[in-house]
Amino acid sequence: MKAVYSPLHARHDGGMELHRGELVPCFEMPSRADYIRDAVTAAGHGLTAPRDFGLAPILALHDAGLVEFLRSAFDQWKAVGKDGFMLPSGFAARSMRQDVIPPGVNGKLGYYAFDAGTPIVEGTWDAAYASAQCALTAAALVAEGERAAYALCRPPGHHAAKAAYGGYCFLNNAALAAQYLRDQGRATVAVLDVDYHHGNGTQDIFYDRADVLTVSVHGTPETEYPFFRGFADETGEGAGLGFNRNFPLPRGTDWDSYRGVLETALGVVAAFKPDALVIALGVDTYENDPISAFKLKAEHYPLIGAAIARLGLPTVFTQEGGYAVAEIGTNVAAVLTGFER
Ligand code: Q9C
Ligand code: ZN
Repeated sequence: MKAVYSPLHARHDGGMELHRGELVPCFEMPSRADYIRDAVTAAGHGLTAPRDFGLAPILALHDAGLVEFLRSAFDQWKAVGKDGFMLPSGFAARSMRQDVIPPGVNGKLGYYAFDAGTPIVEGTWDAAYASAQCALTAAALVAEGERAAYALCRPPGHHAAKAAYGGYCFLNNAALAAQYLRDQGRATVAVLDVDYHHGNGTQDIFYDRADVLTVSVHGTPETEYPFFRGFADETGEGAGLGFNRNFPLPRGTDWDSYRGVLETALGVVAAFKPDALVIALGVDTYENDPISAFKLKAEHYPLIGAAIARLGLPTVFTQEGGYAVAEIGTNVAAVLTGFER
């Protein structure tokens, strides 16, 4: 399948994240995309550049204030004499007002971010915009008749909510792909998220809608990021009630435990009978991932691809997490190869 890639991802670089009480270099680093690009190319998936769909599809799903902040954040940072990378230092938690948008840049950081692990650097907007265009282009390829397409999205997207960013994510690439397919006449679309972390942003965007089913299999938020979403009792609201499903799993989950839950999640997707499928593809389920705690091995990634392929649906893959950098490329390529086999 075609792999949509933009070198602009590399402009999002140089940040530090607050990780377990320490400032450390970001796990979400540019070399991730280089390893994936090289491995998917070696596996025979031809690279293609993204088209430019503009801001309209982004503004259709994300709050205009969030988008304007992401676009201008680093300029605001420079205007108060700062450089380097931006992290928030105060959040609108319980007891704080939710209805005040702070006028200053530090206040806005706390208003729009939901963690201190997602730095903004000078090139973050350019990279996030290009990443979104990669997802939209992959969706267009599938809408135009390809059986499947892979968007090599960096930065990732599945944690980005309507009006909040975090979890290394700024714009929700998987949601943009799903909405694009809807806009091109696919009446129903399913998003299946197999990243180690709950796809809270995608859930948020489609939570009150029955036309886009969201399903996520992930490390339990009882112990895993993002901690405050991803529980099994989050099933949608309003018209969307019953159209969100979460499958939280404990730390240490291995393939023998994972495979059955993946089949259950795929069964939920199949029962929805969607016209198209988006896979939010994280490979941070890998046993050597530095920030995750599942025990999947390299040999299991082709099996995940093959299981997804058995749904027989037009499928867009968006790249999400995966931080075992040296192995990320081969694990991603293995999913795509398993899908096509
Ligand atoms: N260190 C994805 O896999 N890190 N995001 C913990 C700060 C957040 C992972 C908080 C992990 C986010 C796309
Ligand atoms: Zn993840």
